[in-house]
Amino acid sequence: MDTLEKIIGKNHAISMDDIIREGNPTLREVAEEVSDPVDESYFKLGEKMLTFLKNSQDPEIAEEMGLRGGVGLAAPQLDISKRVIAVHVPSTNPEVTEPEFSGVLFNPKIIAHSIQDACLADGEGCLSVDRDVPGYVVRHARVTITFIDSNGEKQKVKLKGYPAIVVQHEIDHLNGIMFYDHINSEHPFALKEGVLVLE
Ligand code: N9Y
Ligand code: NI
Repeated sequence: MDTLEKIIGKNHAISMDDIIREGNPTLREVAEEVSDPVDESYFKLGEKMLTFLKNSQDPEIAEEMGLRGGVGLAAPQLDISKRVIAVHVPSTNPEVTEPEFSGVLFNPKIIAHSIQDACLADGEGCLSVDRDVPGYVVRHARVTITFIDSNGEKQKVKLKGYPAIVVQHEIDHLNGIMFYDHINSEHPFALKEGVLVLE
């Protein structure tokens, strides 16, 4: 069966088995834009992707389904070469239940970014990469993005901190770029001055 049809099927929940791994050529393709207005099938896909992220962050469900916890997912990771991403970044404050940033983004585009760069102190991983690749992944500290939201509405949003990093990791997937492409292979932990290191 077609991958999209399978994934959006009524009783299907995305699991690690649906996620393709490095070496699969789809991860190196430039994904195609979705049409505007967005087809119902891609709205369904986006919903399934966001549910996967929420499931993966719920310790009981993650254990039960054998999921690796994730904060982002891009359609190409499901072997669907379309410009659809889901992001679910929980609040760093345990008293706050609302996520810091959550949603499905169609045709996301960085229209402006800070001169300042930032990286995660612990480096990055990827659900499509089953190994540790140590090193700083330097990205823009702040980005302004446009996208179509899950209501089909055009949005323009400014992001900083962790959500900005996650969205850039996901948009990279839409362009065939892996996080380790950004790591300096000679000096994985070398940083230019002024780069924000996010703890
Ligand atoms: C899923 C990645 C996306 C993030 C990696 C760095 C920035 C975006 C992902 C591998 C295992 C860990 C996991 C992760 C997490 C973090 C904070 C709180 C809860 C999408 N991916 N991870 N990478 N989990 N969970 O490959 O989420 O960071 O393209
Ligand atoms: Ni990834």
